[in-house]
Amino acid sequence: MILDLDVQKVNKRAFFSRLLVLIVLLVVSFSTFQISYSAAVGVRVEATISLANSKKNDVSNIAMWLEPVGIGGRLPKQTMPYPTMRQKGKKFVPKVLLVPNGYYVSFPNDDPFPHNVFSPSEVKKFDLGLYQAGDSRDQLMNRVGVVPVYCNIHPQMKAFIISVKTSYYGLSNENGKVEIENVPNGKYTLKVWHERATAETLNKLSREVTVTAAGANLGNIQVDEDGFTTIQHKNKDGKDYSPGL
Ligand SMILES: [Cu+2]
Repeated sequence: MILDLDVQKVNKRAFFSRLLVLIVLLVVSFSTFQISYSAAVGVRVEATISLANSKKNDVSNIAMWLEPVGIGGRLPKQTMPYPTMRQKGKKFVPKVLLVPNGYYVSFPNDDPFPHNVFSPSEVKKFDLGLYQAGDSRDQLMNRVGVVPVYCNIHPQMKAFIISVKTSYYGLSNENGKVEIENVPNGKYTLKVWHERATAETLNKLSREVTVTAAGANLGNIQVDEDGFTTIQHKNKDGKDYSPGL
């Protein structure tokens, strides 16, 4: 009987020591998982935009994005709410909106009067029609490129939607600083867009960049406005806007 109790004690001890080993293993594997998970989430890529030959000294709203080179260009499925471009105070807010290609964009009218949102763009032509205060309409952006957005009533209303083949993108703030968060390690094609730069200038700024676990500071990116001219856009019928609006 005494012997039996001793055997039970030994078994109990063996059981608890095994349990302890199991707990230690679980803790170690969980922390390793956390480390590898944070590596997969990615790092911050930053740059500072400056302008050359600029008529307006405004370095904000300049877009920068990173297209993965080779495989890995799969875009995450869109979830609600949709990215939004509002009509507020006879302006589109924000003025520049980047979205992964294949996403819907919402255009709520926050003004107490109607607007007619449209684009004559070859990239993505659309017309949401005239709609009232408090209403909203959605538009699918399923062609890659820069789509100017206008209102058929107010000629001063102008904005841009940039539909990109990536989910790694950012816009410059008033100091010209751009930050793109959670970029996984790898090679990317850097693309830059500015409202007052020619397509040729912007093409020259495109280059391959490598993002490592240490993050990536792309330094100063200078955008030259030389050669760019502004042309007043037409209304949705391709005609000049009526004066006095
Ligand atoms: Cu309007």
